[in-house]
Amino acid sequence: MADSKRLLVVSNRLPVSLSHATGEWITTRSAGGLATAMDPILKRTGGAWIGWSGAREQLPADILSKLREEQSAIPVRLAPEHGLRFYEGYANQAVWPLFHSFISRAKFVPENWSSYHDGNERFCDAIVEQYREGDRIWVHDYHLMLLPRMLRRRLPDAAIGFFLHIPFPSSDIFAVLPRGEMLLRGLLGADLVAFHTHSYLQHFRRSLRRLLGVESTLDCVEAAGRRIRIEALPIGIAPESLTSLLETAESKSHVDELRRRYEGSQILLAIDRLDYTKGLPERLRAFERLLRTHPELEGKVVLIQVAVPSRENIESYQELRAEVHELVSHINGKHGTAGWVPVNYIHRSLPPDEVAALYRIADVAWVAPLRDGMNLVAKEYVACKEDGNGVLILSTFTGAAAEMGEALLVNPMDEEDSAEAVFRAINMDAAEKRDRMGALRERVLRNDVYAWGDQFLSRLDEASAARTLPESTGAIPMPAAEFEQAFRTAPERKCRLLLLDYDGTLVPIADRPPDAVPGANIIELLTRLAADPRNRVFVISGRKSEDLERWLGNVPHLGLAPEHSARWRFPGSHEWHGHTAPHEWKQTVRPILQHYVDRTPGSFIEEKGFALVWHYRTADPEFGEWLATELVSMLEGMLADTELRAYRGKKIVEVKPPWANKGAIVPELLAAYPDTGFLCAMGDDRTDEDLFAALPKDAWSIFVGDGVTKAKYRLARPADVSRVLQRLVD
Ligand code: GDG
Repeated sequence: MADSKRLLVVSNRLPVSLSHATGEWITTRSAGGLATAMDPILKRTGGAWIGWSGAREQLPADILSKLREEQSAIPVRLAPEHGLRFYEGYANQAVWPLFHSFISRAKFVPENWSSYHDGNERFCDAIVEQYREGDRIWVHDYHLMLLPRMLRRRLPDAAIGFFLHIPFPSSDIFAVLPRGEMLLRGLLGADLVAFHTHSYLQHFRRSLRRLLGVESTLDCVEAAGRRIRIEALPIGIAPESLTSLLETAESKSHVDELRRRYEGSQILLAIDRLDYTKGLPERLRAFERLLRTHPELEGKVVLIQVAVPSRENIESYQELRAEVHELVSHINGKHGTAGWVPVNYIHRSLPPDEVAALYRIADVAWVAPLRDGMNLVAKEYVACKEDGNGVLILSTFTGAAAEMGEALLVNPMDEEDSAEAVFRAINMDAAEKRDRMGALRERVLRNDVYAWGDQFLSRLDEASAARTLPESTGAIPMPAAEFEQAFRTAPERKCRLLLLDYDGTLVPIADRPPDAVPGANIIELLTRLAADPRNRVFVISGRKSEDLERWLGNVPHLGLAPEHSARWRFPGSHEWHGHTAPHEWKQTVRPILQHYVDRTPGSFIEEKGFALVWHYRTADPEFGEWLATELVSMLEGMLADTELRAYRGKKIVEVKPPWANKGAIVPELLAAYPDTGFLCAMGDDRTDEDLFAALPKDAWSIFVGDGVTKAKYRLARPADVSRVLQRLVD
């Protein structure tokens, strides 16, 4: 890893707690997992940590410089009306529940969205202020998903990485989140976007396809003319920072004392923030069932539940606290005896050495979230069990479960399953415990948080170096003034040839092909363009002749080339040139396409003179893409001996002869107009690439939309095409 580059770590909160209780500001470095991971890296690379201080009031200048000098910490100033809402609003009441698949807990309030947006902008300002050329920027987590794009606009060359610490939900759930598309676009501003697991990565890819129509491969997305790397990089822990806490004499005597206190009991340990994702009520109910179904365990087992208070201003967290407290009293009241309290409930944050001591003495760690990005408690427990004498019970709905198969995996919603897993854990023989724990320890110690940090940064270096798409596939934004100048200054005696695609170029794509009727403005624009005696204007489209004739046949002096220019007519003439259509093959291919229509609600077949097309624009996107791949590979085999081929376009599969392609008309037109002094072609689809490829070198080739193209220039959407053409006729 190149350590010469500085690192700017960006997270919603700074790893420093500030208190002003005694009238004097006190700053304390937090010992959280992220700080433990980032601190050694920051020490090596230099740089700063940028985040919200949590303070409501403006920090005095001497504290700001103390933070900067002693902690390399730069507080972000959030507007007072946005501060708390930035943290507790959209991020924690919409994104957090939804990303953990708790749809019914998600609350969307428009004002919260503006605080989220504003918060991200304030972070952007703070980073731009600190940024020096060559720095790497590492943005953490769901509070800051708009930030990569904001940064990319202001620092186009910066290396920007993003890591999501929570799950990425399935695309069905993601689609429910208001402004979800903006979050996706926000993330695509980064060079590297990483998640804990492959499954989150796949969910992200599906949402990109479904909501933005952006395709991706296993590790890469090409969007907005850049290449973005996507990765699964599971976070680890810093094992020695925990185990070293157990080495002091004080800690050893604390461990001994705990052992004495719980002598004769099996200790089950649960440590969580008091959050509805962590499954506290479900675990307590499963524990109750265990006590009910195994009365012989009376006095022989104890559950230590540490519940760290969290987000206490949010109503659903207050309700959860009440529910948990009630369950604990119920269990202790019903099952406890004078000498035995079944649930030992601790509702506060413990000092780190006490947490480590609990890990050391626990016979079983019971990690039971209903959904969790990773869950570090599972890994920390394993790190503290040097003697192998412990069992990890782990919810399958944690990211950790993907790497910790030797744990007893449970579905925390299934009380019976969980209670039985606990019974099995406390009765497991020593050899099995050692085997399982040994395998877990080996992995947790090897894939530590330092390895995670190094990997992220080296991937970021690679990704930012490979960000630029090769020139032949990346078009630059269309220089409108230069284009207009070239059009106007074309030699007086020469003609100007304009080749325009229809759908997605002159008019926006419609869900149903018959709906893409041209508006009056387009008709007028084409009429004025074609009326200039120096212009030769052709609409070159995959549409059948009838469509183009019906919509554009009355525009005087407009050339038409339907069916990917398998046929064409010159401006001012009604005579068709080109091929005649063979039909026989359609009888064989149609039943195959029909089979796909039957399997795919919302899809249909379009018949053209030279082609049959399967359209699946309104079908479920995921299913549609999957079937399209299957259909093309099947047709490839079937059509191998014929002159037909299967092609994929935007939400279509088209079967046609290869000579029906838009590039084929270019030599015909150049022969018909040898005095061409200006040539431009515009299109948005894969079929337009044939046209671009056939153009002479000095032609203007213009691609409309995102994605890879052979064209030299790019416009964003059909409205921009109208604007550019309008300037030519004004
Ligand atoms: C997010 C994701 C992902 C707990 N109680 C005390 C205490 N802790 C420490 C634990 C552990 C940490 O807090 C909790 O980490 P988790 O991973 O369980 O959960 P989140 O806070 O929700 O973190 C999560 C993580 O990011 C990293 O990417 O794993 O899925 O939700 O380190 O030891 N520490 C102290 N006293 C306590 O009482 N000192």
